[in-house]
Amino acid sequence: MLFSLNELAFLALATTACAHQGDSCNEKTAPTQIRLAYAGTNGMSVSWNTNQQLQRPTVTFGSSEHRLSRSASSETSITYESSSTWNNHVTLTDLAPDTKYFYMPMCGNQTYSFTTARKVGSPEPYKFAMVGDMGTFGPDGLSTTVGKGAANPLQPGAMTTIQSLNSLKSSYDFIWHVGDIAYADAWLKEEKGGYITPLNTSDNGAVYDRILNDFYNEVEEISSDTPYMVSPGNHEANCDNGSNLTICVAGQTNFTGFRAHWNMPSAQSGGLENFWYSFDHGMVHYVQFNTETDFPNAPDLPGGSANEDAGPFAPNGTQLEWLKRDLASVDREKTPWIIAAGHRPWYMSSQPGCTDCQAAFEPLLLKYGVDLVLSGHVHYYDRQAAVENGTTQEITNNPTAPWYITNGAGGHYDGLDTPDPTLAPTSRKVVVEYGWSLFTVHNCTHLTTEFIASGNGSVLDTATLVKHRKCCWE
Ligand SMILES: *[C@@H]1O[C@H](CO)[C@@H](O)[C@H](O)[C@H]1NC(C)=O
Ligand SMILES: *[C@@H]1O[C@H](CO)[C@@H](O)[C@H](O)[C@H]1NC(C)=O
Ligand SMILES: *[C@@H]1O[C@H](CO)[C@@H](O)[C@H](O)[C@H]1NC(C)=O
Ligand SMILES: *[C@@H]1O[C@H](CO)[C@@H](O)[C@H](O)[C@H]1NC(C)=O
Ligand SMILES: *[C@@H]1O[C@H](CO)[C@@H](O)[C@H](O)[C@H]1NC(C)=O
Ligand SMILES: *[C@@H]1O[C@H](CO)[C@@H](O)[C@H](O)[C@H]1NC(C)=O
Ligand SMILES: *[C@@H]1O[C@H](CO)[C@@H](O)[C@H](O)[C@H]1NC(C)=O
Ligand SMILES: *[C@@H]1O[C@H](CO)[C@@H](O)[C@H](O)[C@H]1NC(C)=O
Ligand SMILES: CC(=O)N[C@H]1CO[C@H](CO)[C@@H](O)[C@@H]1O
Ligand SMILES: [Fe+2]
Repeated sequence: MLFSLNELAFLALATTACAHQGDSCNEKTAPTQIRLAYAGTNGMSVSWNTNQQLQRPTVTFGSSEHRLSRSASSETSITYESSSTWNNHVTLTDLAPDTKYFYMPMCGNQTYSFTTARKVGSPEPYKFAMVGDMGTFGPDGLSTTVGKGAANPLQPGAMTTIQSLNSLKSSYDFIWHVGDIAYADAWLKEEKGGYITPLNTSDNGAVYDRILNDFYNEVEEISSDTPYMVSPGNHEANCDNGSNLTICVAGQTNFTGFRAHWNMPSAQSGGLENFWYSFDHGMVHYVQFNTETDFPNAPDLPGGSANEDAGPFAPNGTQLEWLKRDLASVDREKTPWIIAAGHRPWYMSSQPGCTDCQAAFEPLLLKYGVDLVLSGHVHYYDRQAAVENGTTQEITNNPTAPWYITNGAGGHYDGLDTPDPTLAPTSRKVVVEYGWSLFTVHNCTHLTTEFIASGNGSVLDTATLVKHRKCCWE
């Protein structure tokens, strides 16, 4: 026999890779904005955008760069009103854990690669990155100049947070962007500030779509080879940050773009879309919860505190029931660590935080012994103590309550916030600089955070959580 079945399949794909059941390749089907997400330890979601709908989005992949012998397809090629692009989502399954694969979305001209999630319970140390409240950089977002009403321009020659994350991406396994992604809803503010011109409220939000495309194009250098996990933030809710909803055209409200762009592992974890989900990676169980909608007095509910007129996305009680079930089912012998994230913090140096979020989520996070809670929303680095219902515990002495770290210092057009001069008793370290967080999971007892200044890569804060427990693999 001249060829094995796999090789025949490969030859067939090589000649037809651009003609899947009605899809023929042209400029409009070229893949852009490629972004990965974990889909269980045996899967990877590949998402990308095209300027035309695909009948059958397809990804070829394999363990050798020159032999993409397998393929996976879907029928998910979606757009929404006022979007100029289609979002394509394909999930690759039956992959080996902690293994490098090469892949190419259909009609592509370049091979990319990724590494699957570490085996659940694997004791190997690793790092992950966390960033919050990061918008597009350049003429439509944060740059070395600002418009009226904005502050904190980038320093000339400083790296942006995307550049900084990209320059260090070989050091971490994945990124967790804990909400407020792109800041497309800043378009009106930028036009009113004369930063981008003209002020045009009748162009159907053309700039909103342009900013989304700017962001996804910029972040692709990271997201095409590094899983990029996301949280819903308030700036995903609508087109103008809640100040004049009547200006939003269809497709720019109620988390529409956020729902269309991403493919978080909710199917694998019983969660809901990109709103709440969980995943395991080595020694850690990661849990995403939604601080914007779907819990009592959620800020984005119609009439809620943020006037964002969004949600709910599931029947009353669904999110909290899911969170309880998910946390209750964690096998702490395999994943001794539980790390949770939600966009809005409640313990922060400048009070008040999101007290409705605290009422909904804190009892469950305490009850199930969550180790670390990450959030953004506040536009600086804001590390807290471990806290139980307002009472602090020290992180170096085996706290029973979660440790809280807020970092919304990714950077966007509006710059950084200013903390109150009087810090809350839970506060441990505040840094008002653009930056992101690098976490090291050393073993089952030690977990370190570092705050990295985007501009020059220096470490501006470091702290280690110490738990007194025995790793069952020792
Ligand atoms: C590959 O595709 C990208 C995206 O469409 C395009 O920008 C680039 O010019 C192409 N490169 C080559 C060598 O064809
Ligand atoms: C605003 O956009 C609309 C639609 O594209 C266009 O017709 C109009 O001329 C624009 N107005 C200004 C002031 O540029
Ligand atoms: C909100 O936007 C609409 C549409 O452009 C405009 O007619 C209205 O005056 C705006 N309202 C406020 C309060 O700015
Ligand atoms: C937002 O979308 C969800 C899902 O389609 C829908 O159930 C909900 O009513 C919408 N909320 C608003 C305020 O439009
Ligand atoms: C949702 O459920 C909670 C708790 O059971 C209840 O207090 C609340 O009134 C319910 N909200 C709605 C809108 O039904
Ligand atoms: C949390 O603290 C508040 C005020 O400090 C108190 O009223 C409440 O009972 C406490 N809740 C629990 C569950 O201990
Ligand atoms: C866990 O990691 C910390 C930090 O690297 C180290 O000091 C400690 O000795 C390790 N514990 C064990 C049991 O290996
Ligand atoms: C790096 O940037 C930070 C934040 O802007 C600054 O405080 C620090 O002095 C810089 N370090 C060096 C070595 O330039
Ligand atoms: C209503 C609302 O969500 N407003 C937000 C608009 O954006 C600024 C800056 O991020 C927030 O501080 C506001 O809370
Ligand atoms: Fe926010």
